[in-house]
Amino acid sequence: MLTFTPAANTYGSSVCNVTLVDGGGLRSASAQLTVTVTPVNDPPSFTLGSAPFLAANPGTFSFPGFARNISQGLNEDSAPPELQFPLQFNVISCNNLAMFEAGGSPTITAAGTLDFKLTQNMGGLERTSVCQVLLQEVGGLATSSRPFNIIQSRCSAGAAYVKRFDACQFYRALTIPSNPGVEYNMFTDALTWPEAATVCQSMGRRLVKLTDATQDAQLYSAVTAITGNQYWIGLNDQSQEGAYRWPDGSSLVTANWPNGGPWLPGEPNNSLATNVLGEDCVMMNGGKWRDWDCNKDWPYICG
Ligand SMILES: [Ca+2]
Ligand SMILES: [Ca+2]
Ligand SMILES: [Ca+2]
Repeated sequence: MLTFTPAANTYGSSVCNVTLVDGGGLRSASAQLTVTVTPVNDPPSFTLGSAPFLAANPGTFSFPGFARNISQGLNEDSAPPELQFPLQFNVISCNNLAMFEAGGSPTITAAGTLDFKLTQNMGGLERTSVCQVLLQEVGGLATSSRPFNIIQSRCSAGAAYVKRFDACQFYRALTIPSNPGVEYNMFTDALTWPEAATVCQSMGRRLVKLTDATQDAQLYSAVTAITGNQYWIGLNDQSQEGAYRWPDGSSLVTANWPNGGPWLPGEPNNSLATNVLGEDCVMMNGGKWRDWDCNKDWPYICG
C-alpha cells in the first residue's frame, strides 16, 4: 500500500524511484513512481479598512483600498491563471438605505475601492448604515459575509439642525467693525423665540446679546444688507416681568444707548394685544426694539 502525507496547502507532482529489496539483500531494478497532488480550491479572503465618517452634506465618495489583502485562497494567488477565479465583492445589504441616493448604494470594486453616494443628513443626529459584504469567486467559493459601517455626522459646518423644519439650515455669518473676530449667525427662516434659542444652544451659542448702541447699529446694518429689518435678539423678561435680561443672565444697561435708548417709542409695553400673557421677548424692529409675543415667528441671530 502506498502511503504519504502531502504538505498542507500545496499541490503538484513528485517523481519517485522505487526498488524492491528481498530478505537476502537483492535489489530489483528501480521503477518510477509519479505522485500527483491536485489542487483543492480554498475560499478567498480579504480584510476591510476602518469605517468612513462623513459630513452631513450629500456627495459622491470613493475610498480606494478599503478592502485589502484580497486573496484567491491559501497559496492560490501565484497559481496558474487557469486555476484562479475572477473575484468580485457583493455588498449584499445595508440597513439604512435612506443614507444613499437612488443608484448610489455602496459597492466595492474587485480592486477594493468602496464607492457610494450620500444624501444629506437632514436629521439632528449622527446616522450609520451597517452593510454586509462578501467576496465571491465567480464559479467558485465565497467568503462568509462581513459587516462594515458608513457613518454620517449631523449638520455640517455653517448649518444647524432646526427641529421645526427637521432640516439642517445654513446661516449667514456676519461680522461687524466694532467687534472684530466675533461672528454672528443670522438665520432667515422665522422661528419662535424659544425655538430660536434652542437652535443657538445647539451650536453652543445664545440668541445675540447687544451691549451698546454701536454694536447694535452695526449688526442691524449688516443684517439689513442681506435681509429684512426684524429679528429676535436675546433680551427677555420671561423670568420676571419688566426685569430684562440677556440669555447669559446679565441685565440690560440702557445707558450704553445714548440719544434716546434702544427702544421704540412706547416700548416695552408688555402689550396684551399680541398675547393675553403680555410680551416677554424682544425683537429688533426697523432699528429700535420692542417687546413682543415670544411665540410669534421672526428671523433670529445667534451670537
Ligand atoms: Ca480559491
Ligand atoms: Ca413682559
Ligand atoms: Ca410691545
